[in-house]
Amino acid sequence: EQVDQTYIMVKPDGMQRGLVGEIIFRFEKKGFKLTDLKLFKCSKELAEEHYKDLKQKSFFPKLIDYITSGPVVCMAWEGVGVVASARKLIGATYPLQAEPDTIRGDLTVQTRKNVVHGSDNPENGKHEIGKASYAIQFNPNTCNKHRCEL
Ligand code: DAT
Ligand code: MG
Repeated sequence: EQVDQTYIMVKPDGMQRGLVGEIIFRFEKKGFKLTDLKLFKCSKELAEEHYKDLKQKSFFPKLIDYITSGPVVCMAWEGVGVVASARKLIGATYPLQAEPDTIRGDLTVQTRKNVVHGSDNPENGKHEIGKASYAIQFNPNTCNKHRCEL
């Protein structure tokens, strides 16, 4: 069986709400292996590259503003079938349609602020992990400021 890698990113709302541990816990419990973890403030350029397939959508500018609005937690997870399985653990894109016991189903009601990103296929998994590893390291002072503003 094929061991894959997926890129999981706790989005700014998940970080602000203190859901990082909860999210990591769910992937660990399932049995996947955490192979990299970094705190970033995503640049506009990186955000636009990450979501380039959605460039034509009306919500694209707001999506980019949101994803660059605060720190994100970038993670690489490894395991058999991890890409599809992670998508199941995360749940549907629209949180009101996400099943209970999924991350989005349990933790959010807002589509834009849907807590977490997961790669949609194994090729994208590798690509997104590579991109994140080049991203600019996040300044922890900005992170603390952001959390205090809640
Ligand atoms: P997913 O994150 O489930 O892979 P996606 O790749 O289609 O979903 O979209 C990326 C993000 O864009 C999604 O997590 C939230 C936002 N988004 C998607 N559809 C949206 C919509 N109709 N209105 C507002 N934001 C949307
Ligand atoms: Mg997607």
